[in-house]
Amino acid sequence: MRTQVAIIGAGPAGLLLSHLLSLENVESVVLEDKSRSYVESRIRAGVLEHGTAQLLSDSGIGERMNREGMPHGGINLGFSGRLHRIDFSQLTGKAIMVYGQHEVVKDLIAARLGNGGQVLFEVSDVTLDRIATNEPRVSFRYQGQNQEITCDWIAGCDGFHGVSRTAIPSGTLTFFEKTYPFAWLGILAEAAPAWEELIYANHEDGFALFSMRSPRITRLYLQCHPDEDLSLWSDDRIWENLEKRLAFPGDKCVRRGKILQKSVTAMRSFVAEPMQYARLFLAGDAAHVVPPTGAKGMNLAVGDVWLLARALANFYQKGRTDLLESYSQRALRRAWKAQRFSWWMTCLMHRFDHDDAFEYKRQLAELDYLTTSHAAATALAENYVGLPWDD
Ligand code: FAS
Ligand code: PHB
Repeated sequence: MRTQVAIIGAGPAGLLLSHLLSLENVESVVLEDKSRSYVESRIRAGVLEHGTAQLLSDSGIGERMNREGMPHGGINLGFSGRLHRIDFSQLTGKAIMVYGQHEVVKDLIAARLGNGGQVLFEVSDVTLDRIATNEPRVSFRYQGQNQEITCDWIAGCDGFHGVSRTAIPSGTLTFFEKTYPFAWLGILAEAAPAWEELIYANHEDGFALFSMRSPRITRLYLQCHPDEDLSLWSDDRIWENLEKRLAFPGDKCVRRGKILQKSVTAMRSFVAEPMQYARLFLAGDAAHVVPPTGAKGMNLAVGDVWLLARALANFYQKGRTDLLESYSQRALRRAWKAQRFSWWMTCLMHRFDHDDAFEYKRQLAELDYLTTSHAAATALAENYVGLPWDD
């Protein structure tokens, strides 16, 4: 098999890259090791930055998002028993779109397969070689047959646990990592969301997040230990903790319902530099991971592939390599700003075991400043709705 760009991974990064390249008449093949149903049902991110939603609409795959998604003009910070709204629309003129990552993946797969795109599911033994030549190769097994693709470029969009990053010769990359001393216990519940917008709560017992997926599905998270044993968390224990951490004045409170999914998500910050080696480019979680507190993970992946698609299109249409050569530097500049914001939100909202009374008072003072200063609220808002992709 031969193609122009071989893409490893059918998550948001790989699928969107393939879609954007197709709009520029650049051929690609996407290789995914899981099944279509698995990737379409994998519950992950929930918040699309303003630019992400705009890009999906402008590139022709925003129809269902604009019909079923929920535009939000702000979020709430909950602390000291009260809710404080950060008004994105008033502070930045922008909004976010609440629409599950798995829904974006469904829309992208439908679009790619609908216009003849090649997305191969349930492949195995994916191996990259000849990366430092002008004709890199990807070998894999598919439908019981050994296959190989020769191509001009490889896009490693296979997430944190993929094979692309590890195909780069050791000693080439530099890793930057931080592990947080807590995790998120997340549930998806069949319950109508009690509030209209997200709530990030800093409670003395720990962090909690109220989010949603639709008018009938609520998404909730609570801070737990990094090695939490989920079997010790009965439904009642989860609901009691969420109700305590998300208790605010007024007639609204957490609504219970059937828990459809429970999971524990580790909290880590990770960056691999550079995001390119010869003819292999890394994008999304293959190159960087952020703690989900800033709702940046998937949005960073989108920003990476927007840059990469533009660079590859310029190569094929104008013979230019400058955008390819500067991809890593430009993607990393935005990735590090998202790392900073995600780290800041995480440290602001969570209780650290080593915290003393001073640290908790300091957190509350920062939250008080954020919700009473136009300048501080604007800084949070412009990061949350999304910084420009290529400033
Ligand atoms: P992905 O990991 O989404 O996709 C990579 C794809 O490559 C996967 O489909 C995988 O099956 C495939 N793959 C891996 N190895 C392969 C191989 N050898 N061959 C072929 N295919 C291979 N972000 C938020 O903003 N908010 C959240 O609430 C949030 N929650 C998360 C919960 C969990 C459990 C995890 C792991 C991540 C979460 N994230 C969240 C971050 C997440 O949204 C990522 O940022 C986003 O999925 C990144 O997209 P991709 O880079 O496409 O990587
Ligand atoms: C979600 O809805 O899953 C979500 C929202 C905001 C975050 C993280 C997760 O920061």
